[in-house]
Amino acid sequence: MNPYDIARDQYAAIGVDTEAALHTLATTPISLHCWQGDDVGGFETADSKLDGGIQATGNYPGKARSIEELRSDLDKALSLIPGKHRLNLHALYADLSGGKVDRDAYTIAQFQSWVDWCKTKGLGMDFNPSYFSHPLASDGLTLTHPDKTIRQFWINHGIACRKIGAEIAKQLGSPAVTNVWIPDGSKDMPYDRKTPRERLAASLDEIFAAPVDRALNLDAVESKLFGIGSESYVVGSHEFYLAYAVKNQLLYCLDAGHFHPTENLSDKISSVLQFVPRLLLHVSRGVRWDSDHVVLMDDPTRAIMEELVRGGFLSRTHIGLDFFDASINRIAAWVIGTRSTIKCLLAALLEPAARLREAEQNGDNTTRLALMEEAKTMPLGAVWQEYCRRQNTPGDASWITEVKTYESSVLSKRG
Ligand code: RNT
Ligand code: ZN
Repeated sequence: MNPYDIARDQYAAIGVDTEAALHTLATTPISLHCWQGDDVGGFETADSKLDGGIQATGNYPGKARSIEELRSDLDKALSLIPGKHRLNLHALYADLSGGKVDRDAYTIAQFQSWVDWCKTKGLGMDFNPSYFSHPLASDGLTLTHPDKTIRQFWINHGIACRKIGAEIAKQLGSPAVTNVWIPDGSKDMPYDRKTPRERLAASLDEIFAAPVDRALNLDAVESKLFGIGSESYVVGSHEFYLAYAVKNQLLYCLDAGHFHPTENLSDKISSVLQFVPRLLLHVSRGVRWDSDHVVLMDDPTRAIMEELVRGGFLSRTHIGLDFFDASINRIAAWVIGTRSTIKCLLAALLEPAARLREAEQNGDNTTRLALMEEAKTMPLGAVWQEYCRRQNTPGDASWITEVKTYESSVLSKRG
C-alpha cells in the first residue's frame, strides 16, 4: 500500500474524509503578494525607497529589478506551490512603460499587462492602493494629511484603485479585493488623537462613495497597532477600522502582525464575521513587532486555519499573505510561506471535527483535549505529499534544488 492509502484509512477511522479535504484545499486560493519579490519596492521610479513604517531587512542578492524579472520569479515560485492561486498586486507595481502617470490618475491602462499576465497564467487578482513610498507621503501622512490638497490626491488614488479593482475583476471573471492600508500616525504622543481620525473617516467616506460595482470590487480596510515612526499613535487602529467596516459593511482585513504579541488573530475571526460580510486575512508572522517574517506551519497560523474551517468561514474569507524577507532567497520565501499556509489549512481540514464537536456537546472535555492531542500525530505528511503529487509539485524538500538552480542560472546574473 502506498503511504496515502494507509493515511486515508487511518483518517477514515477517526471520521475524516481525506478526499473531501483535498477537494477543499484545491479550491481555496491563496493570494500571493507581489511585494515579497522585490522588498516592496515597485517599479514606478528607478530609485524607489520603502517608507510608511514598514521595512524589508536583508540584502540577499538577485532581487527582481523589473516587472519582467518579478513575473519570472513569481512563475518559479508558483510552480513549486500546489494549487491554483491569485496574485495580490500593489499599485506601486504599475506598468508605466506607456508613459509616466501619477497615482491619482492611474487607470486599468497601467495594470493591463498584469491582468493579461494573470489571464495567461490562470490566476485571479487582488489589488491595493499604495499610500507610501511617494513624495506626497514623505511625512508619513496621506488620507489624514492636514493639507487638503495632499489629502485629495490620496482620496483620488483610492477611488482610482477601486475602479481598477472592478475592471480587473471584470476581465478575469472573479471578484477582486482592493485593500486600503495607510501608514498615518505619529512617532511620539500626539495631543490631538481625534482630528486625524475624523479626517480619515471623511476621506474614506469620499473614496467609498464613488460609484464602483461592489459585486466586482470588494473593498477592505486594514488596521494596525504601530509601525516604525508611528510607535505612539496609528490613526487607522483596530477599533477605528472594525467599526468603520461594520458600519459600511466592508471587508475587514486582519493582519497577523498587527496586534499585541500576546493577542491571537485566530480568536478574532468568529467575532468579526458576526458583523462584517467578508474577511480578508494578511497571513504573516510577527516577531516581537510587526516584522513580517515568512509564514511557518506554527501554532498561530494553524489556529487561524482551524477557525476558518471549524466556523465554516472559508467561503467568506479571502486568504492573503503579507511578509517580506530580504535576507533569504526571495523565491524560497514565497514558497516556504505559501506552502506552510496551505499545510496549515490542510491540517485544519483533517481535524476529527465530528468527534470533537460531539465530545464538546456532551461536556466531555477530557475526550476533547485527548482527541486534539492525538490528532497531532496523524499522518498529515502523507496526505500533503499526495496533494502535491496530484498538483504536479514537489511534495518534499526537493523544491529547494529547483530554487537553487534558478538562483545560479538567473538570479546570480542580476547586478
Ligand atoms: C503594513 C501592512 C500592509 C503592507 C502591504 C505592503 O503594515 O501590513 O498590508 O504590508 O500593503
Ligand atoms: Zn498587511
